[in-house]
Amino acid sequence: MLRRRVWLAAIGASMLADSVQAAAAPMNYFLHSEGPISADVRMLGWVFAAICILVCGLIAGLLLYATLRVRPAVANNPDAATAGVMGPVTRSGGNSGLRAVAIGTGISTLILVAMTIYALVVLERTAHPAAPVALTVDVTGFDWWWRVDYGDGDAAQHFVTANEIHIPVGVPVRLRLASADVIHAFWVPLLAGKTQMIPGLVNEQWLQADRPGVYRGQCTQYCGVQHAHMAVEVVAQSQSEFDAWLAAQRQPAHAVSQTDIGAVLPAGRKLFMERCAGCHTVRGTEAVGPNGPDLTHLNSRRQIGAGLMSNTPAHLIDWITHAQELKPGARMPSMPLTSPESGALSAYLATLD
Ligand code: HEC
Ligand SMILES: [Cu+2]
Repeated sequence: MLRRRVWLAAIGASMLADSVQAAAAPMNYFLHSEGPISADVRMLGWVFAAICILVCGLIAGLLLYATLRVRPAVANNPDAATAGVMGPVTRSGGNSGLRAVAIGTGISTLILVAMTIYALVVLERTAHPAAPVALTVDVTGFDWWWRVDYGDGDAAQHFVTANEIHIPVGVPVRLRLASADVIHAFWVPLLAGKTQMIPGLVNEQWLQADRPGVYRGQCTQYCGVQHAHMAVEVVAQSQSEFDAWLAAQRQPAHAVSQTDIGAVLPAGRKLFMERCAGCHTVRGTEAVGPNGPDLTHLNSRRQIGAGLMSNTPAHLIDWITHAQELKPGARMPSMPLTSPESGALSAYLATLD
């Protein structure tokens, strides 16, 4: 029991260190933008916010004025006071009350129509990229991770990865967004707005990063217990770096000799094929499981568990043996391993670069 607490505390501390690191790239980035769509949308947000604050302030001011105003007609004439709120208005003769309602309605209508037109203009401007789309990527939401397919339907170019989307910088990229189970929503605030991922539908979004960098995203449609741990990263790279990444990802995993009986590496491979291959795919091997992230180039990724932890050998073994404590409810069971087994599995996983 004590050992377990110590272990959890250690994991907690290392996750805290991770989240301190993550604080350098927080989700409050919706107030900033690094791409053309988010710039337009952010401006729209600020203008709407300013109008709403102005209108609120104006109404509060009028209300205050009306409340504090000395009303001699009511004060001097008890009949009018008992006649209720409309008393003074009718007493003053004309229909100034009605006129005030008309003016107020007119102004509100004008403001709302103007806001609608502005919103429609921004919607139209951000609906299609100015330049031709340079790349199409398919992203599928799962409880609680993201499958990412490259190749745009071309079988020869096709490969699958997870939780990390690489794009070339400065060009529009089209994302086709689908769901494998429930409704999710894809949102990378620095780059573009939110788009829902609905079972049976394919929604599209395009985004563009103006500068190289890592842009964090998050599922924004509540999709079950681990919704909060369903993060994604968009890695924007120069065209040459991106091409190198593509070429590396297209490769199958390194071959590991299966005949070298008694050696650590083949033992790790065997363990993987027996216990993990039902859910995970490693291209170039007999592991073709469709239920979890593709692990062919696991070590090329920055994080594991959809943004849960940084991808280090120690975190990998922690994750594999304690998935249900680190991400309760995740669709991967905790897989208890003896220490020789975890050594062998680590050795095998290290080949997935
Ligand atoms: C019942 C299916 C299942 C089995 C068996 C399984 N996994 Fe998983 N695995 C998953 C799912 C689902 C996820 C995604 C969990 C999440 O992030 O919510 C996952 C995530 C992972 C990840 C993190 C990948 C990433 O990029 O985030 C690693 C590494 C991993 N599994 C390794 C293994 C290993 C090694 C084994 C065998 C010892 C194994 N898994 C057995 C379903 C499974
Ligand atoms: Cu979600």
